Amino acid sequence: MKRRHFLMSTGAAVGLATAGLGRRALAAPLRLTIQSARYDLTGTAPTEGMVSLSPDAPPPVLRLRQGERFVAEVVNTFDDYTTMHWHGMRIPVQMDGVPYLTQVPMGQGDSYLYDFTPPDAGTYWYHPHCNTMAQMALGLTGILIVEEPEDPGFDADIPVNMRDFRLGDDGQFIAFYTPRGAARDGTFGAVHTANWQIDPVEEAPAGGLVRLRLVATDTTRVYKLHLPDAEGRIIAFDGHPLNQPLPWPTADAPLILGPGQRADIALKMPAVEGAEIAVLNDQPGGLRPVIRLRASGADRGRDLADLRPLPPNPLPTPDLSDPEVIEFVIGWAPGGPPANDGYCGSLGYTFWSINRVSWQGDASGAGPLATMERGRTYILRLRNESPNDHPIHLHGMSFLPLTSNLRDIARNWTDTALLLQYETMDVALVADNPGDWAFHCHVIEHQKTGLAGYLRVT
Ligand SMILES: [Cu+2]
Repeated sequence: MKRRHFLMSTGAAVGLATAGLGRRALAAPLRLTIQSARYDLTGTAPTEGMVSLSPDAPPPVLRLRQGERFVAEVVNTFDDYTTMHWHGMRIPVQMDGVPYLTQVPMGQGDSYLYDFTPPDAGTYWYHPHCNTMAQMALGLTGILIVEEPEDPGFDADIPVNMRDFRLGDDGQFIAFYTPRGAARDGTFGAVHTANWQIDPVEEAPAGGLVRLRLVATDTTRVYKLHLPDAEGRIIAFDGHPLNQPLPWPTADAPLILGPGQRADIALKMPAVEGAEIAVLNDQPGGLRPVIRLRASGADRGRDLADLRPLPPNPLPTPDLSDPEVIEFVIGWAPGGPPANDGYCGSLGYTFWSINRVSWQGDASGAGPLATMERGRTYILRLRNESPNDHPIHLHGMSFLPLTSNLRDIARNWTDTALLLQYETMDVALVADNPGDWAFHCHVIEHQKTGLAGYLRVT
C-alpha cells in the first residue's frame, strides 16, 4: 500500500492522526461520505465527475450549535486521497483536516472521525485540504452554520454558496487552472453559481426579516457585491458579529469577499408579494445577479429595528501593549516543481512564496514559518510584494486587522484577510490554540504553487 509506505516514511503528525478514531464509542455520529456525483449545473447536460457528499446534490448546509459537540464520521469513497477542513473554526488541531500536519490523508475506503465543539456562532464552511485544487473545483465546498444558542429572530435564514465552475460548452469540466492563471490572478470559471444554480430565485416572507449568509467558496474569484433594491445592514463578517460597523454596500463601494470570506446580512423583504431583492456581483462583463430573493405571502410587517445585536463570540482580546511582530513577505518565487507532493496533489510548479520560501508540498516535512508562545499576543505583518490580491487564511485562530498602508480597515475579527496588491496589513492575535496551523493563500492555485506554510503555537 502506498499509504502505508507514507506512514513509515514520515514522522509528521502521525501520532495525532488516530486521535479522532479513539472516540468511536459515541452514538451515531453524522456520516458524511465524500463521493462522486453528477448534477445538472447548466441546464444542458448533467456535469459528470463532480465531488460532493451525495451522488446527485450539492454539499449540504451543515447546521451546528454554538457550544454543542459535533461528531461527524467523514468517509471517503472517492478515488483519491482527501481530508476535510472546517474553515474558520477555532477547534483542536487534530480536527483541522490538514494532511500530514494534523492527520493522515484518507485514501479511498478510509474514514476519519471529526469531533469538536464550536466555540463561536456564525457562518463558516468546509472543504477538502488534500487534492484541494481538484476536489474543490469538482464541487466539494459546503456551508457550515453555527447557530446561536438563542434564536436571533429572523423569519428566514438563506445561505448562499457562491462559486464558479470551469465547464466547457458540453457542460463538462475543463482544466481546473492554467499555469498562466496560477502565476497571476488565478484561473476563473465561466459558470457562475449560487447553491449550484445559475441565477437562482429564493422565496422569503414578504415584509419579513432575512438573514442572508453570503459565502465565497470559489477557488479564485473576489466578489464585489451590492443589493440595489434592499434595505438592510451587514451584521457579521467572516463568522463574527461586527466590532465596527461596515458601510452598506453600493455599486461604487461594493462589499468585497475574497475566496474563503463570508458576510451575514440582515435584510427586510419588500412588503409586496412578488417583489424582488437582487444580490449583484460586479465582474468583468458587467453586473451579474448572484441570487434573487422574492417576497411571498402576506406582509409580516417586520422592522430591522426589531433585531437585537448578535451576541459577541468568546474571542481572546489581544494585549497590544507589548506585542511581538512577525513579518511575512508574500511574493513571487518562480521555481521548478515542488520537492514533495505526497498524496495530496501538486500543480507541478512553484510560483509563490512566503518569506521567499515556496511550500514544497504537503508531505515535505518543512518547519513552521514562525513559532508562537501560547497565550501571547502577536502582530502578524502581512506584506504583499506582488501585483495580485491574496486572501491570507490562518487556521485555528481568528485575528484582528489593525492597520493597512493603503486604506482604512475595520477592526473586525476574521480568519481570512484579503491582502490587496502591494498592501501591508498588520493583524493581531492571541496565540491561544496549540498546534501547527496552516497559513496560506485561499486562491487555491496560489496555495498549491507555493503560497502556503504553517505557524506553530507551543
Ligand atoms: Cu494568493
